[in-house]
Amino acid sequence: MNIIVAGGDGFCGWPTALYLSKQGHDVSIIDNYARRKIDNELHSNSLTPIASLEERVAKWEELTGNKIKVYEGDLVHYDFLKEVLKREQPDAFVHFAEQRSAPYSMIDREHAVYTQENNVTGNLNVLFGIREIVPDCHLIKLGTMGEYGTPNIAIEEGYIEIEHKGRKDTLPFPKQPGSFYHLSKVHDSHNIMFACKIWGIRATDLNQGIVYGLDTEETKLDPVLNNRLDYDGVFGTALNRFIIQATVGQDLTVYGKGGQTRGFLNIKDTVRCIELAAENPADKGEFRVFNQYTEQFSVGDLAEMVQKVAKEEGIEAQIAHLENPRVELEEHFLEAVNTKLIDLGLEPHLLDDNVIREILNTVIAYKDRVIHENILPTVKWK
Ligand code: NAD
Ligand code: USQ
Repeated sequence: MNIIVAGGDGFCGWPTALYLSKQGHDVSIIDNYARRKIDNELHSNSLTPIASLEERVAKWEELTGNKIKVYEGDLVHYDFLKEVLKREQPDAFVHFAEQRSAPYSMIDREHAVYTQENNVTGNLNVLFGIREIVPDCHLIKLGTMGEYGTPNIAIEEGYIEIEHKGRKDTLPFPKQPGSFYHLSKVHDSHNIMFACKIWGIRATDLNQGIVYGLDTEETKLDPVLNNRLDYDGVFGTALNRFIIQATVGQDLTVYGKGGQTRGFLNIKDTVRCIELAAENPADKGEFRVFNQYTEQFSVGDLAEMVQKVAKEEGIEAQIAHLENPRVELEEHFLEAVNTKLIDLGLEPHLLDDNVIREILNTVIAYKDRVIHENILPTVKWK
């Protein structure tokens, strides 16, 4: 297949581009390097040193003979996007290219507006571009489990059958997102659903949980293929952050009571989920929703798991319950259906002590790159 990976320079997109290329697909990356620029804005960095995208794809070609094309540009610029679609005529468009940090979107008005303009306009452009240039192309869009929030009932995959005043219907599952970033994903989902209905576009919305780990078989082939790894208080995510905090001797930063429970998955499963979605496209006009996570954990439990493994590796890590900078439930019910990707053949890499140990031993090599003052959270919701 001919596949475009938008956001292919990022944490999920880069290993996905490599994996799809290894599987024999013709892969092109679109990226505007916004994420690298945000590192400069925040005076932060990836824990792992990352080569430029040109160096990355050149190394990949040298090692495998596979060429990955690069289009530097912004999805918000429709003329640019149209040119790429015309040239590539993709069968699938994998869309990772958004501002993905909840704290970043909550910094102030400018960051909330940037997040929503970038994400909602970019996604709308992709929808219009598919309609105009490649109407049969399958949109594989990264959504998030956080679109649903934490309702006190089981979360279905996209839709729920409801009986109300004696009548029944299947309706989109209610959305209760917890940040302007998560809200942007809800807006995207609504726009995609509408475009599928009116134009007959085929789309899969992957409501992904929190991704942990950094390596895939492909990124491990050479240091130039390193994946980025975020650890700071703005872009670092729960499990990866705790492991890195342990390696540099900082307390593990559990916000509030730590009963916040989320869906998680290994980066190795992210790349496979994208392949499964691409190989099994949605029907024309279908807005298909998969919940893309493999296991649920509370952040408090994850911190304890990391603490235990760190201790076995000779590192004494303390858990600090910080005042929660976010507005969210700290103790709640969470149960979400996630069978559709399993039914398509996903064999999850589950989290255990050895997986944590492997990530810990990988990141320890880079611990001198950690900018310590960036670890504590600084962005408050209120
Ligand atoms: P990332 O920030 O590492 O990568 C996103 C990439 O998209 C970056 O390289 C960035 O430069 C690029 N980009 C952003 N806006 C763009 C634009 N307008 N035009 C072109 N390129 C643009 O993020 P990630 O962690 O790889 O996340 C990828 C996607 O997966 C996001 O949509 C995110 O919401 C979703 N997701 C991520 C996680 C996670 O835990 N990382 C979990 C669930 C969902
Ligand atoms: N948390 C802590 N301590 C930390 C960091 C986070 O207790 O040091 C808590 C947060 O308060 C929250 C939970 O852990 O309750 C998750 O926070 P996170 O920063 O790991 O993840 P989140 O903000 O939800 O965002 C991440 C990605 C986003 C993706 C989302 C998937 O950045 O792109 O959409 O995970 S999900 O959470 O399923 O919506």
